[in-house]
Amino acid sequence: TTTTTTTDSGTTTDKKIVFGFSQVGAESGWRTANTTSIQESAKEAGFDLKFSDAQQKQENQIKAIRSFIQQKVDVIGFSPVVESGWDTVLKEAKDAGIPVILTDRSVDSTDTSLYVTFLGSDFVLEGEKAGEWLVDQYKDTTEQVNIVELQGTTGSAPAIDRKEGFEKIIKDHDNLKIIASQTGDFTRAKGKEVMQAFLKSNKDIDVLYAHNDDMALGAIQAIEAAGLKPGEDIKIITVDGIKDGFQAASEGKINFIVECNPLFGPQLMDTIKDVLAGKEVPKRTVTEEGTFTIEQAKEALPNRKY
Ligand code: GYE
Repeated sequence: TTTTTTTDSGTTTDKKIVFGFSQVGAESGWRTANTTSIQESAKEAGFDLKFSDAQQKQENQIKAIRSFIQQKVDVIGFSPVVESGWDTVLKEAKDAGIPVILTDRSVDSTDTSLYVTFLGSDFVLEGEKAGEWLVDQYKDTTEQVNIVELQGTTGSAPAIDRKEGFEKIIKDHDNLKIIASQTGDFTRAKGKEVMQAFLKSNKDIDVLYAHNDDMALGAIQAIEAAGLKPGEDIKIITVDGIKDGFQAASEGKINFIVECNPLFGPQLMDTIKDVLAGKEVPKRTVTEEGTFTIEQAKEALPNRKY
């Protein structure tokens, strides 16, 4: 896709749409799949993609956005690592007349005119789905169920919302108790480390709720090293649905996966075309997602795309 511009001399040239995208990092399998989806579909759409990896640091994203503004890109996209602290740089983009599209994670800016649209999942709903499965699993018991929680990156929309949705569902069930909750920063290494600490200080863990597959996969190593059986001695609920998560579920090590879809690249490119063509786009587009039990994971595994 190209935009037609008229040069000073009056001749008309076709120029590629320049799209500056600031990605969170490469912290998880979900993120890698998301990056590939965005890169491939930008290529497909014929855009000139300027891709920047922030390594999970907000300051790097702010720098990248400022550099996109300086380069006068046509459109800026970014997946904000944390929710807060974006107003200033978003205002700079707005003043420069460059539309901003949020993908995957949201910001908490009260001035929603600072971005054109937000394309991504409903993380609260994902947390609710995780909670509902748990409530159903333990519906016949009044005994205390000890839950440990591995949170995503502190201050990020998915960590805040997945916690909130889960708590909302379990709060009316007095026996379902979160006995420990800490961030594992969405990575395998941290998930393993924090789970080790949980196992050390808590004798009786019944359930692990991990905000993504990668942290759960790290935690599974810690659980096995402690001589316990993941999926049996400790039931595991995760979010994302990457291939490795599905593999673990089909081996019975993860009991329930709430899907979060990273493959919105094509939808993002369509949105950009619409925005630049001056079309009205919805302020919020939610991606569609399902859930998977062990049996369903076994069936779906061969066809998983990420
Ligand atoms: O769940 C996690 C990743 O923002 C939805 O970020 C995304 C989350 C995803 O690191 O694996």
